[in-house]
Amino acid sequence: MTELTQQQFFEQLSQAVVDQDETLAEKIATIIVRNGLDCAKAIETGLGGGMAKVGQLYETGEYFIPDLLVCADTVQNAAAILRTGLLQNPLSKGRVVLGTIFGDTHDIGKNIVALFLNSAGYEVLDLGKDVSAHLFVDEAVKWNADIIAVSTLMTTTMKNIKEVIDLLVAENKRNRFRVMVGGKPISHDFATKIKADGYANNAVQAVKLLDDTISKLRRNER
Ligand code: B12
Repeated sequence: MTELTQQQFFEQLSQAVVDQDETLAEKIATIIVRNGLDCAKAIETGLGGGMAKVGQLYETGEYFIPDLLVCADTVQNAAAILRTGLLQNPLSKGRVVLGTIFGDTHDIGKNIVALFLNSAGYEVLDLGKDVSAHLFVDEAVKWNADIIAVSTLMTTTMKNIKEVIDLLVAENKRNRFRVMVGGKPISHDFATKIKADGYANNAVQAVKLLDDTISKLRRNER
């Protein structure tokens, strides 16, 4: 197995997610870490890519909810192993409060974003899923966060994100935090419409977005 190229490992990892083979996914993740391969890419293309294929199978009626649950477990367990191989940056670039908005329990993409931000040097307070607007705001204040990052996977819960922004405005705290949004149904237009500060459609772009935002913030603070 060690004779495979990095790309082949990622493809096998992706296939293990689709095949719901938790044991194989964990085995491949361990090999990737032990061989010093690119764990960030393994998460994004192997696990994220696998889950994207699973989504298509669900949408074409080949997979059902129980399949999705096993695939989700496969992703989370393999991600926990790959996480140990991500570079840790001891200096904090900034503090991010992250969660999935209330009404929504999807957390795979949000967890991947958390891993990427963490390995890029951000301190991340992950509030989990089904998070109320109040909890986002209260924790961001308590923790003196720079960014509030909100995820949702459902069109039906997109509107709930606006409640976080409305609450910040109502409590006169809108200028204290930058609000970033993401998740499959979210778009730039939607982000602009609800007056969020930024949007990214994957974890790599999320890091870029935060890097740009934080450097602008720091420049203005000087
Ligand atoms: C896996 C899955 C589940 C799993 C979730 C497991 C888990 N722990 O998350 C389970 C089986 C539990 C589930 C349940 C449900 N699901 Co579901 N699920 C999916 C599925 C197939 C894949 C989602 C996924 O994990 N994608 C992979 C990840 C890696 O991608 P991602 O989340 O988009 O994240 C990336 C980017 O978006 C971005 N990103 C994500 N968050 C953020 C945040 C920020 C700030 C930024 C910058 C970027 C960012 O970066 C991520 C990494 O690159 C999708 C279909 C699909 N094709 O998306 C349906 C889907 C989202 N589910 C759907 C539905 C309807 C449900 C249920 C209501 C089903 C039911 N009848 O019970 C329930 C939800 C109940 C609830 N109230 O929450 C619908 C939503 C439809 C809609 N209204 O929009 C979808 C679209 C399927 C469909 N076509 O019908 N689901």
